[in-house]
Amino acid sequence: TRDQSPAEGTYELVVVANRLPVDRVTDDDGTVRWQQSPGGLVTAMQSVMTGQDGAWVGWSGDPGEAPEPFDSGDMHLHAVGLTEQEIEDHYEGFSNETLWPLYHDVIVPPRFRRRWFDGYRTVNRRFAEVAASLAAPGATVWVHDYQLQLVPAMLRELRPDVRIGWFNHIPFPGVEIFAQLPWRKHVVQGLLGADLLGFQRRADADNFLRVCRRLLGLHTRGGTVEVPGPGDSTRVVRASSFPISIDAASLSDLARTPEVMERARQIRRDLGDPEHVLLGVDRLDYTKGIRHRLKAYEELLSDGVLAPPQAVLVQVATPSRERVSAYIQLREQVEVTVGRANGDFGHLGMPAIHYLHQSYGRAEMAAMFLAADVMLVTPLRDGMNLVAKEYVTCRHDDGGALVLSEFTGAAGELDRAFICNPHDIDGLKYTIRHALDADPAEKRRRMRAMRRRVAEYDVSRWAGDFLAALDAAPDRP
Ligand code: GDG
Repeated sequence: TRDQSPAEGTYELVVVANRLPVDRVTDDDGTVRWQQSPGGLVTAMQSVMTGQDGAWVGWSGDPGEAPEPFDSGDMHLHAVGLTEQEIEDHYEGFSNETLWPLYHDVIVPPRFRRRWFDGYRTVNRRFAEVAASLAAPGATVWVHDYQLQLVPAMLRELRPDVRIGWFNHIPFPGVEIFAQLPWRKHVVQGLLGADLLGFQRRADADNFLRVCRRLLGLHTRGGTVEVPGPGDSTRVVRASSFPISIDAASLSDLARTPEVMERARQIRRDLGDPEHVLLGVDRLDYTKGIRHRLKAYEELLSDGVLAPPQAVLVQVATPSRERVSAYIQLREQVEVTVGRANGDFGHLGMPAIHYLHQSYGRAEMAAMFLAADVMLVTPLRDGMNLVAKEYVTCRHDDGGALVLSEFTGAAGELDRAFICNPHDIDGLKYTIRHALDADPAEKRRRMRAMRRRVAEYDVSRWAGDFLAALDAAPDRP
């Protein structure tokens, strides 16, 4: 197998991400096959990997030994195996109970456990070793996200010849918050193994640069960090922003199909042809502001401003991280609130809130977006938020209105949305009413402007910009 292969591989572009771009599915007759995962990263990478000699390193999603490497389309897929214990320590523990809350403004308290960090380091090393064995001399390696922050330095040690980029899909916190992390220096030194560090917003890159100055005493200049090397040498690492996007053309095409458009009408009929359909679509995660949104909606119901059957809220909450305690708690809180609102304000056959703890196919999501008069995207903190970009992209009719939290990366680009602060419940209620009542011509203008932005800066531009900057690093492209 490739694990015994020489220290160098043959792939010119190696993507390293927590998950492989495919999921293992078992058919009714028991046969096991791999199916492309729905995520946006997969689509983004496909556009840059087509015709390239590319490999992807990631975990399969199941515990135990990794399946043999295999080819899929234009990509060589190399799975990394994780034991049950490593999943607990590296993934559920350090990634999702330490880093995730820490990087999202400590909305819930992060938990610091030494065993988790040991697991994180072990797993990061395994990813780095596999990437090192696959990369051709002088290849480009693109590492993704907070689960793999030690990989850049580990990889540089093994393979000083390769060009290393890292992209953070989530926010990077301010130095006062980041400083809580007992392993803060390990993490920063891990990242500084890269040539280019990509962030969603300029503010995230600036937070990282400030961390380098304040916690490591490093010198920074114009978006770069000077890292002392052996002797008198210095390496320069660039930190820049690259707001991620979606495959706008293909989603827009999907939303224009007669099937999806008919399905959108059917959804409105199924909801009882209300005057106002409001929609939320999120992973069931405490960063998404679902509780704040429900609180505002419940108050609009109790104030008598909105009432079923004229108004309904549909909340899709996709199951997520179901073994992590903060997520179990959040689910209980959300379900109590929905139950109370329906008990107090619903009628027979007319709930106030349609709550769906399920996931749906792409076409069904597009139909829901098309059916919604107001889309509620109210995170307390979110790196970007692709749902906001997907909603406006589906609105080829220029209909609908987007209520968008100022604490999302998306708000930087979609500034024609109805911007809200989800912590301010009165303000959120006001913004929802404003989005419902605003002049239709004004709403269309806003929607058109937002659609244009996403159509122009789509995910292949994002990936292309990142790779061009990596190619040019440490200089600007
Ligand atoms: C992280 C960062 C950043 C959700 N439910 C279903 C479904 N989805 C899709 C959405 C969207 C994606 O999942 C979620 O992306 P988000 O950006 O909204 O949020 P995170 O999962 O937290 O993603 C985030 C992102 O990485 C990319 O860098 O924007 O800030 O937190 O595409 O549509 N898709 C389908 N069925 C569902 O039930 N098909």
